[in-house]
Amino acid sequence: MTDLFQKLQDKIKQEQRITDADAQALFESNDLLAIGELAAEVNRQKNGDRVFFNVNRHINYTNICVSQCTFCAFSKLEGEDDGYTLALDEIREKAEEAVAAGATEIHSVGGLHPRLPFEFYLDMLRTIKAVSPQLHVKAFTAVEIDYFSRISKTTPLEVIHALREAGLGSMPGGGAEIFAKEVRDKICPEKISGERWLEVIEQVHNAGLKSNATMLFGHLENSADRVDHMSRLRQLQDRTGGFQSFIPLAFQPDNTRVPGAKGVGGVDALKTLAISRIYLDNFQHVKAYWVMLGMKIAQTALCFGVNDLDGTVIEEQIGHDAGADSPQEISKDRIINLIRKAGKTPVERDTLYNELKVY
Ligand code: V47
Ligand code: SF4
Repeated sequence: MTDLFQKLQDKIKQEQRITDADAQALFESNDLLAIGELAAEVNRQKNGDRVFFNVNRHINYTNICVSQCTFCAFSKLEGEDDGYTLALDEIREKAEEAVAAGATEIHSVGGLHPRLPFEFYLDMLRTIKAVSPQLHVKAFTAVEIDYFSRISKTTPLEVIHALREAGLGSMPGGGAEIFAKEVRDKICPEKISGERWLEVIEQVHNAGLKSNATMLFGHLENSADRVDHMSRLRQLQDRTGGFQSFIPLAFQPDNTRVPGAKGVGGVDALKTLAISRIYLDNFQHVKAYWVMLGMKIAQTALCFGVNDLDGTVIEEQIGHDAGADSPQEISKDRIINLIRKAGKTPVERDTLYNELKVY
């Protein structure tokens, strides 16, 4: 065993934090299995052999967006073919379908629409909650919160309070992309800065709402940018404790405009998931989002430190518009089977990680 892995094994045994330089050294190592074993050990200490999933449904309320991120194949400009905005009745129907399918969560994000008033988003939350008050609505990213505060001429904190009042339960982790300015300026020049994303999420956490955190990888960033991204998340988590899970999102290149980006292979995906598990000692959960990873890598990730497979999803657009070859939805039985076949114990959870049923 090399010095690096011996040193890190010792740190992990003593539940010590690894440094940015350690994480960088792991990215530079080609010993995927040794990295995976370290991550699996960290995850065993934190979560045993339990793997979480939930029964959820995505609702992307509009794909019309004023911000034209070059990695995004989902967004359309107003007036373009294929642009859509769901009516409240359509949102209600989708929420009803979700409840009929046993969903406990609606995951809802959308583009930054140039004309929808802030009231629309409040009505959307009220409409979903009217279908079933028990349904947890995990919606909007820090990017949307910042945008709503601009269109409603209020502060992010006022926006957060109004959304919560209307039924918002927690927030997903999107919009983080990669914080490093040089890369961010190339892949999403019009989006809020990494610093602003972190500032808004800090307010979300301080207001008592949980969120997730994502990292979009496999485009123009290098491993130092990935470490920098995780480092800023780890520091914020030290202050708030408001992050539930970390979700590395593997870039899907089809129909996008990121020159030279080819997407992510299996080795890089597993390595990145594993290193995040080792590095983010203050995150309880690392999620393999099967939509972007594909079913086989998502399942394999369960042996590389991952303890969450997200959910049934039902209707995914962001990854599939960019060429993701995963299915549109997976059944609860299939998730349970995938987890069991990885030698783990499937646990259905709600959005806030309360255990609903052990299978
Ligand atoms: O913010 C956009 C990403 C995100 C592409 O918190 C792309 O539980 C890959 O955040 N290739 C939205 N990724 C999805 C998201 C998410 C998904 C599942 C669970 C949770 C959670 C959050 O999708 C965007 C952006 O980073 N994205 N385009 C693409 N071509
Ligand atoms: Fe708009 Fe979000 Fe797509 Fe960027 S990633 S173009 S903000 S929908």
